[in-house]
Amino acid sequence: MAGCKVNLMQNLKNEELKRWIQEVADLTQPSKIYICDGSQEEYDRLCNEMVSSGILKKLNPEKRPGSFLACSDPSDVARVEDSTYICSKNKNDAGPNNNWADPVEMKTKLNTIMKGCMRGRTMYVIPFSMGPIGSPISQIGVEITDSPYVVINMRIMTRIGNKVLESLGNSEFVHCLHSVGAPIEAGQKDMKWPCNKTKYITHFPETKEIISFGSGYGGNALLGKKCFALRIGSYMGKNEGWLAEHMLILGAESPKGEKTYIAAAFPSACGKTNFAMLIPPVEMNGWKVTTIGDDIAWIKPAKDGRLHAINPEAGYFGVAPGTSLRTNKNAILTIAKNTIFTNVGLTEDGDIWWEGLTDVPPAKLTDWQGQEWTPEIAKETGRKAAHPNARFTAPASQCPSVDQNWENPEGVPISAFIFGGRRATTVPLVTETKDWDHGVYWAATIGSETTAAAVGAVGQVRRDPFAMLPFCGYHMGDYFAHWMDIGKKITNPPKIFGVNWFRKNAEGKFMWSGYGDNMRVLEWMIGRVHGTAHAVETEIGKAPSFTDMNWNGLPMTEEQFTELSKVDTNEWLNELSLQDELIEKLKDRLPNKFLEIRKETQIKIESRHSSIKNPGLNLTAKSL
Ligand code: SAT
Ligand code: MN
Repeated sequence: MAGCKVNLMQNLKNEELKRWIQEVADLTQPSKIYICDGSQEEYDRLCNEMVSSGILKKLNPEKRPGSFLACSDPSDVARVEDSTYICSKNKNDAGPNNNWADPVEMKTKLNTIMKGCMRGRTMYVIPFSMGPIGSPISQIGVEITDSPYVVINMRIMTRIGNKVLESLGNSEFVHCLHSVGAPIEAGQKDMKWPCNKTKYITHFPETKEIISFGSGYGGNALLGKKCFALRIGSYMGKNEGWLAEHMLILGAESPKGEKTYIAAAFPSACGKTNFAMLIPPVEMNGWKVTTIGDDIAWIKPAKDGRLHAINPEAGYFGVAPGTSLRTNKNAILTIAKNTIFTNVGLTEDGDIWWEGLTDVPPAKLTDWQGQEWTPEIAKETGRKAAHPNARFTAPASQCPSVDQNWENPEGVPISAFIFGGRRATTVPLVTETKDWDHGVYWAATIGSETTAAAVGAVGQVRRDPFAMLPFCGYHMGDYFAHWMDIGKKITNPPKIFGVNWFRKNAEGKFMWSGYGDNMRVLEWMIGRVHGTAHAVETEIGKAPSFTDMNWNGLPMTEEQFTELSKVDTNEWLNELSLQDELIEKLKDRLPNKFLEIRKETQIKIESRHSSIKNPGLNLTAKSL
C-alpha cells in the first residue's frame, strides 16, 4: 500500500478490514484506494467521472432524470456458470451441482492472475449490508472492486457506506473481492468496458470469501447478489438453520383487507420482477399486490412458529426487454428516474428503448453495441436494440407498489411458497402439493428452459431445483434435506404450490395470459391457505377445477382451462424419467423421504396411464 493514497483510513475501526485492504492492495497494486462513504455526493461524483471516461452516458434529464446508460463488451453480458466455482475443502460438499476447485489451489491460481490486476485503477472499498442495517436477519459484507460501475450499482442494490461500518464495528464480515482484470499500463488508454477473457467467479463458503475476476457484469460483479446472498448465504443458512432463496416476496391484500405474504421461486429471467409488482386486472379491483423483493429472500423460523422473510437487497436488477406499461407498470414507474440501464438501446432524444417497451419502436436509435438501429435493419438482420439480458438497476424505494414492511427488520410471515419454471409442455398452470415434504419434492424436481440470463444455449430444459441450480453453495442433496428439516422446526408451515405460466398449445402459442392475470391464480392459492377455496385431486397434487377460479373479465373457456391444467400421463412418465438424471447425480445425499414421495407419484401416474388404456375403469377427479 506504500505510496498509495487512501481516504478515510483513520475512520476504519475494523482490524481485519484494515489488514485485508492492505493485503489486497499489495497484491493488486492499484494507483489509489478509496473507501466509499455511501453518500449521494460520492455517487454523483463517480457517475460524472464515468460520463467523462465514456463508461456511462447521461440520459436526457428531462426524460429520465438522474439516469445513465452503460453498454458492456459483447462478451460480458450474463452470468458465467461454467467459470463459477465452489471451493469447499471436501469436493463432495460442493456437490455435483457445482464446479468444484480445491480452495488452496484456487487461491494460488488467483494470487497469480491477480498480481497487479488493478494497476492504473482505483481500488474501491464498499462496506455493505444485505438486509436492513441492524436486522437480526441481515449480514454485512465488504466488496473491494476496481470498477466504479460496481460501486454505483451496489449503492442501489444494497445499503452501503459509513452507516454499515458503524454497525459492523470490529465484527466478522464476508470478504468479497472483485476485479475486472484489466490493468491500465502507463501510457495505455482504458478499454471501453474493461474485462478479461479469463473469468473466475469463486466462492469459499467455509471461510466466507468470494473472489471474482474478469467480468464487470451483474451477478458476476455485484457480489452482494448471487455470490453472497445466495451461494454463501445458502451455506450459512444450512449451518445456522435458515434459508437463502432465489425468491421474490409479495404481499396480497384481499378486498376485505386481509394481507397474505407469499414467496415465489423462478429461474432468472422468468418474470419474478413482473410477478412481484403485479397489478390485478380491473375486474379484481378489490385486490392489491405489494412488493417486498423481486429476486432474493432470506427466511428464518421465528418465535411465532412461522417462517419470516426479508429481502436482503435494496434495489431491483431487472430484465429490461419485455418490460412495458402493459406488462409491468410499477417497474416502468420505478425506473422513471435515478436508474442505471445496462445494454439497452439509446434513442435520439437521449432516452432508452428495448424490445417490447412500446408497440411502435422508435424510427432510429443506437443499439446496445453502439450501432445504428432502425426497425427495418432489425427486420433484415434480426439485430436487437437491447441485449436479451439487458437490465435496469433501480432503487426499491421508488417502486409504487413497495410494501410498507419492506424494510421491517423482523421480516414478514410467509403463508405460501410458489415454485415455477418455464415449460412449454407437461406442467399444469397450478398445483397445490400435499404437504411440506411433497412440496420440497416438487420444488426439487422442477425443470425449466434456459434463458439469456446465463451464457450458453437458450431454451433447453434442464432440472433447476428450487430455481437454485446456479446459486446453491453446497451439495443439492444436503439442501433438500435442509429444507425438509426446516419444515420440522415450524409449527405453521407455508403451503407449497407449483405453477407454470409458460405452457404452449399445439400452435406454439402461450395458453396463459400471465402478468396481471396471475392474480387469479394467487386468489385461488390464498383461498386454499385460508381454507376457503375448493380443489380437486390429480396424480401430482391438488388443482382448481374450472369453477374454482375467478374468470371475471377473462375470456377463458372450460375447454381451454382443461388443456392448460391437463396432467398428461405420457408427458409425466417422460418427466419422471427426466428427473432420474438428477436423482442419480444426488443419490448419495438424498433424504429417504424424497425417494418415497417420488415412488408414490410414479405409482399414481402409472396406474392412471394403464387405466386410460383400459376404458372400463372410472377415473373422474375426486372432489376434496
Ligand atoms: O446477473 S444476475 O445474476 O444478477 C441476475 C440473474 O441472473 O438472476
Ligand atoms: Mn435472479
